[in-house]
Amino acid sequence: MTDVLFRIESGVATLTLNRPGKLNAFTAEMLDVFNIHLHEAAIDEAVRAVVLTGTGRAFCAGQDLGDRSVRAGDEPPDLGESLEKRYNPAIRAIRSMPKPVVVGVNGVAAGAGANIALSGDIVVAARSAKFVQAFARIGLIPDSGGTYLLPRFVGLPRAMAVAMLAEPIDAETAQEWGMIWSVVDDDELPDVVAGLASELAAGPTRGFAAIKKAMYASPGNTFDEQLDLERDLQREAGRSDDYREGVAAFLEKRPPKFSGR
Ligand code: T3D
Repeated sequence: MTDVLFRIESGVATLTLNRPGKLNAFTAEMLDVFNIHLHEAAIDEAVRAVVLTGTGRAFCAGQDLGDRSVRAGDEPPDLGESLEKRYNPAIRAIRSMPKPVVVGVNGVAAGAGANIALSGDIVVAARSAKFVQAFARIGLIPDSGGTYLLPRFVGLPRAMAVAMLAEPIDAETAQEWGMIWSVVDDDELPDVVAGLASELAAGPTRGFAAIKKAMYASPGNTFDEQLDLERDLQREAGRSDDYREGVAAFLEKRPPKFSGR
């Protein structure tokens, strides 16, 4: 059975982490496949929205620690290399994906699994889901964007405690703190996520890509730099077929039919 399921249907690419016996923890091979599918979703013009989710009771428990035990005296694994080659490319692929990424957090999301979930554009969690910055429990720091995202989402005091105490944050708290978009009952999650993804897949794809660029550049920009970026991105969006269609549909009092071009 494959550890990452990949399906493209009606403009939506769905990547499902599928190692439920290990709470969908990542092996190196699984991350390589995950990265390949993220790349396929990014370059396939027929794909206009992406869904990330997991099978079983977990979204993902981060790195498979079975691959990380070190006997005294042995050379420890180079975790920097692992981040550089596998985790960072995945996070970068999600953030720079030129189409919306919806994450359906179906259960516990721990370690890098938590931060992969939090790096999606719209994150919906099942009510029973939990986010665990488990890293400090094994002497590590939050990676996969955790030290970037957490302070910005929840503020430094909460981010620091979440990282050091490594306590599970339940889905409702995560929403209240601004880490995620919404929480739904467990049995509703698949339909809610599919509904959001299909709505986004019928939307102005190039406009969405520009929204991502602007939003993700914002924390590192001055106000003036951001105004300049908005000008440039809006110029580009204004040349899209979808802008023309959106304005025409408004004036003709009908729903727009976006092509994603
Ligand atoms: O190393 C690098 O390349 C650098 C990058 C690092 C990124 C990282 O992600 S580091 C952080 C790694 N992840 C963790 O530390 C999380 C470890 N897991 C947990 O803390 C807990 O399992 C959970 C909080 C996720 C869930 O707890 P619970 O009580 O619901 O489940 P459980 O009983 O602990 O786990 C169920 C099974 O999944 C169990 O296996 P078993 O005993 O039934 O055969 C458990 O060992 C396995 N499992 C869970 N997480 C992992 C795992 N097996 C391997 N690796 C895991 N990460």
